[in-house]
Amino acid sequence: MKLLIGNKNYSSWSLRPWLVMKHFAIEFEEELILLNGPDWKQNLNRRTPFGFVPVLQDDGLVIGETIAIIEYLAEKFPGRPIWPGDGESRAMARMASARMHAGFAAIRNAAPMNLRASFPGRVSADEITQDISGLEDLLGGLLKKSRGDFLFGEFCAADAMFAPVAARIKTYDIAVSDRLRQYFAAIFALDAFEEWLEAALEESWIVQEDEIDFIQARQQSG
Ligand SMILES: N[C@@H](CCC(=O)N[C@@H](CS)C(=O)NCC(=O)O)C(=O)O
Repeated sequence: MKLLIGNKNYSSWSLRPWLVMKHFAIEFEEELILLNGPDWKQNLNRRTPFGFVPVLQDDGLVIGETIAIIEYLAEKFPGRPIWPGDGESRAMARMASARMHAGFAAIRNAAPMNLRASFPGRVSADEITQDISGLEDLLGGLLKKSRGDFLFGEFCAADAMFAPVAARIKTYDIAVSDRLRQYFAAIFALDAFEEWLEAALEESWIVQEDEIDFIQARQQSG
């Protein structure tokens, strides 16, 4: 089984299934496909079904789209608690994951994942206030009921879906409640997250389109 991923410093979607696979001790090879450099997009188009990472390759099967990859893993490894064990929590975990997949566009656009960077105060609170209050409602509500450090007690796929949000909040030092801050700290403390971060910090590639200076200059120019 092989997971194609993007640059670890920047590729928020790649981080999600990678965390699931590492945390649940699923053996896999990984291959990093650069999101920068000459012809990076043509190369990505050539190697992936839709021109995006992550992609999971397994025994001739090629699966794009993060949620589809995670669902495939959950079916292939039913003994690993990738989703919560009880049906109600599982439904809520899938709901939160789908919400992350389809929503929170303002924070995704204004505050790209950039693990090595620290830009406190660079993202205007006005721009992301609705997303932050949506996150407080969704995650805060689940955490209040949780019997552990994660959304549904132990770490599951829904937490992997929100890991890049934790990273964005840290890079841009965005104000959130103590409850969310503690939750994000639990994500950062995962061995799997630490392993990803260590590798990300060794990278030196720059993806211009994911750098805050570039994004804000583009916004200002039009
Ligand atoms: N809907 C896709 C999104 C994947 C995605 O946007 N991946 C980014 C890297 S984090 C990418 O491949 N970008 C290439 C591009 O923008 O052309 C998923 O859920 O996997």
